[in-house]
Amino acid sequence: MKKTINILVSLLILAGLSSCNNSDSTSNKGALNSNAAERVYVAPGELDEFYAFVSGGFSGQLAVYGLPSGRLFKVIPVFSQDAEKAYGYNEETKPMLNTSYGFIPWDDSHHPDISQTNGVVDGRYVYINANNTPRIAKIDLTTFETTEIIEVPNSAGNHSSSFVTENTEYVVAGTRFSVPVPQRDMSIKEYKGNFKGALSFIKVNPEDGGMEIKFQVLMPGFNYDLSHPGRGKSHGWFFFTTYNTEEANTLMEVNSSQNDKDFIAAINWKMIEEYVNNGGGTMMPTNYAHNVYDEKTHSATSTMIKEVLVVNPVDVPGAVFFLPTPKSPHGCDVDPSGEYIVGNGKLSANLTVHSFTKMLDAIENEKFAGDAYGIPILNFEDVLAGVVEQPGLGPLHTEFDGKGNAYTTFFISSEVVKWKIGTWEVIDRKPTYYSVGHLMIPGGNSAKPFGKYVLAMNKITKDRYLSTGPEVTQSAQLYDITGEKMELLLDFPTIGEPHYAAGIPAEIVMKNSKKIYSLEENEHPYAAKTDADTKVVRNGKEVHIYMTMIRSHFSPDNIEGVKVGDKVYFHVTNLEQDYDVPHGVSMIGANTSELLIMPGQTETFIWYPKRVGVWPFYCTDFCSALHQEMQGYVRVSPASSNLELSWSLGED
Ligand code: RUQ
Ligand code: CUA
Repeated sequence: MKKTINILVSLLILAGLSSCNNSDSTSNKGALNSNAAERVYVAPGELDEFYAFVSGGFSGQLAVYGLPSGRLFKVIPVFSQDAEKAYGYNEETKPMLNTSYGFIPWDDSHHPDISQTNGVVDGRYVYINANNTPRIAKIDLTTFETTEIIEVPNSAGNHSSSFVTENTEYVVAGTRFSVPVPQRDMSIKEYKGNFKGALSFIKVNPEDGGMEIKFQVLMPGFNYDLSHPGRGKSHGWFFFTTYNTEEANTLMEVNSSQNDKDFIAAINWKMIEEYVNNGGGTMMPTNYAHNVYDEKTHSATSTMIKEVLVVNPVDVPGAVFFLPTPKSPHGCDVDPSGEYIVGNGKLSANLTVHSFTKMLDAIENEKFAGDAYGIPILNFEDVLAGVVEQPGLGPLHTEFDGKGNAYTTFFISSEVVKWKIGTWEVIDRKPTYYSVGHLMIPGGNSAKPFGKYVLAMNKITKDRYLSTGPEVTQSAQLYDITGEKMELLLDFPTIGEPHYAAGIPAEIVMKNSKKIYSLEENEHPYAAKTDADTKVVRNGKEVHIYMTMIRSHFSPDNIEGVKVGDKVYFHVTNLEQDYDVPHGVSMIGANTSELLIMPGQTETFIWYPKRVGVWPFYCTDFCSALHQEMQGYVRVSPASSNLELSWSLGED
């Protein structure tokens, strides 16, 4: 057995090197049906049918595309600073990137998931995980802005995240790496039996989507790779794939591939929630950031939270079970009915599908095959619903079309395979270009998928696009899945590495989309809501400019009395109340990005005048025929100058 595993491991490695050679360019062309172009063509002025929110991987962001066109509409900054939008540069959003490690301007984002009501995507929020410095973010789909980020303590490589339950009761975040909990100075070699894997259940406020860590389940020291919620009959449960049940701490590619089966952990979160509501669990001292953006003040605040409630799973008998699953499973996907749990064993020749009903039966009859650290292990045969035999090599993720079919990606054999739930037979397979990771069907993680397209997200593209030096784009591919056979329609490049994506019919989101921020409701402490409110105020070496912008001038546009050594705050309010009229502002020598300010919004940047002179600032967004006239000057005098502050607009 060990030998087969080693062969599979080598295959995995080889695939990474050579998977691009498994199709020549002639067969690539043959993959396209002649009318494919028409089916992805969205004529000028027409709208796409779906939104696709595609994770930016190591860019830390979330990209918004239209389907079927593949057109990119916006990159929403989430975990990384973005000079284009001033996110993480302006004073208002800097607190969003605060963590217990201080200001962190980057992360690695993997799994967006859309909020749900009654098991159907409702288009209110997207949640997405930061892997590296564990965090979960909330993006508000009225503004397409990141409005909340919560850090996840006791976690490391926050990968089995961020998936929501069927009424968005919880967004769940699981650790990939197990670590000492609490962190302490200890030998790495003592990993086994001592490290813990924290699975965090973050309660969502139904009113505003706000997040709060309700409890963490401290599991054995395995790796928790992916997760999905139960739904329908399995609502109240959550499923996590594990690997490295060997608890190895070195040469993982070999040492964590020894066991014939790892587990899917089934967690009855409702039961644990009840336990916790009745006073169960232990408060543990810790330190993590909770950052919230307030749409009224246009500003974020960061609060440090000092404790978290942890639960030892053996203290809640009947709440946690292990389902043996071959071998090092990656994806953990639940079908729309909630009955089937698919474990994609990366090193397994077959796909394993567990039955929720059988799982409950086995639990009821206490048919256990033993335990791991006190957590009952069920018998593989008792919970098995079926096996898809030899579907391909290197299965990663599965999605569902809502019509009884499942679609699984195979990294090594570079393909998407369609199979039938219940009969487990393979119906179709189509190549991907190349080495596909996740795939997405709009509404795929819900009781109601919109099974018109599947989007495959590829890790390698080598010869598929014009070359761009050593760094090559990654890509997504769109397939029509309305027929018996899948049809490849379109390839398009993506931002960073597209891990997962979440899709939704456009009409659900579009109708709530905000057009402007109301100036009347602007409660930013430095807002100037009319030209009469504009002023420049000195407070020691700090100078605060209360500035407005409207087509096509700044007020004030002439400022004198600023001195070398001052710290100058530009607090700038866009007075426009029309859709699609942002203005930008930047200052020569400013050590930050421009501000791109939406109608009704106030933003701030800091400028340190370093040299005597008269220095210009200007609007950075082409806003009207007189955009080039939208400019101003700041006079900077020597530090010793006695010149009083003065400001004006339209005075000669
Ligand atoms: S992963 S390619 Cu970070 Cu979701 Cu599976
Ligand atoms: Cu305002 Cu250009």
